[in-house]
Amino acid sequence: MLAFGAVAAQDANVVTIDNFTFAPKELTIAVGTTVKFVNHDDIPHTVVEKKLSFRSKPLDTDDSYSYTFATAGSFDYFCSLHPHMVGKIVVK
Ligand SMILES: [Cu+2]
Repeated sequence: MLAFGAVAAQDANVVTIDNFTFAPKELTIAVGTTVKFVNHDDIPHTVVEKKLSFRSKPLDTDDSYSYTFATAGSFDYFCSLHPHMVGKIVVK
């Protein structure tokens, strides 16, 4: 059984990649939260922050990439293979 304080650490913070779309497109989290990006498409995608504060390797089908946001701010990211794919993480 999880301690009360551990609930926030559960991996509800997942961004899925499906049909060339990040979902949710915008996610608000608290500082220190880890976000897991999971690719459900049949082709590779990447997760790259605009200012390169984080960037994944190409993710094959069902591969994932996790990043822990240690500072507050607004992080716009995209897929470097398909730059029209964009998303945003807001860290408070
Ligand atoms: Cu892509």
